Amino acid sequence: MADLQALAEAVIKGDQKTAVEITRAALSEGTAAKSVLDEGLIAGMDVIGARFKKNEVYIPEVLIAARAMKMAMEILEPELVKAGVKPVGKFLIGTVQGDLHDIGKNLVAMMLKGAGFEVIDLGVDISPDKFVEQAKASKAQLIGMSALLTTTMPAMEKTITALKQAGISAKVMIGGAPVTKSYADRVGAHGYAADAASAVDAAKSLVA
Ligand code: B1M
Repeated sequence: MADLQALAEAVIKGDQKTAVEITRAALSEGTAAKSVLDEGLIAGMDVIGARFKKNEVYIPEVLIAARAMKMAMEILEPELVKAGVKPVGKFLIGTVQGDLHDIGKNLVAMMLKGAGFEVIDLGVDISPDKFVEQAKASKAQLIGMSALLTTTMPAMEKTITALKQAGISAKVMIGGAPVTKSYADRVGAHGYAADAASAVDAAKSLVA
């Protein structure tokens, strides 16, 4: 039987080659795609998320682990689709209008993928209208916004207002270095997270 614990370890170490090999072997032995995902890939990313939160690992380690997971996911995804495995939730994410910073937003997106969310990444400099249009088109349950500049934070409030005016019921989560929990509460966001690992916890609680 394929060793899913070893698969989790390969993700934790960022060992792409081993992660891909074990994923292939597990599927060819008939291990359910969902078990490979939950007990191997997500289990590994959960460990990385917990270590990142405790400052035991840093951004490079998270990026390397996410890369290993991504490579294995390319093999696993068609099998998950065949098996009808549903993602934990659909998460639309983007950096707000006027803001080009995307390193943190990408990290959040990777961690969410690692936790089993389907992530639609709109990129940077996303206008309120674009968020509304894409929220309608994707029917995502969660909408995430990132801002790194104090001058672009007001775009979060504008986007939340636009989403409300368009009658979109998706939950909104915001984050980024200058953003605080009290700011999130003030502008009417449903969720806030200070870092990528906490973003996964917040997203899970918003779809629960
Ligand atoms: Co810019 N920049 N930058 N910059 N930049 C900052 C943010 C700044 C603090 C630097 C400084 O002055 N000390 C400052 C902002 C000051 C302020 O407004 N408070 C600043 C400035 C002023 C600018 C320009 C205006 C500079 C200029 O041109 N005069 C300009 C603006 C361009 C624009 O956006 N329109 C600019 C440009 C750039 C670069 C293009 C050169 C580059 C961005 C490249 C890129 O992203 N592709 C850049 C960078 C790299 C930075 C710094 C150095 C690093 C930011 C970063 O990536 N951090 C930054 C200074 C610093 O932080 N030391 C700075 C790492 C990243 C992992 O952290 O993004 O905070 P972060 O994400 C975290 C959390 O915040 C959270 O999780 C992440 C992971 O833990 N999080 C979320 C983020 N999004 C979330 C969403 C969530 C939940 C959590 O839910 C949806």
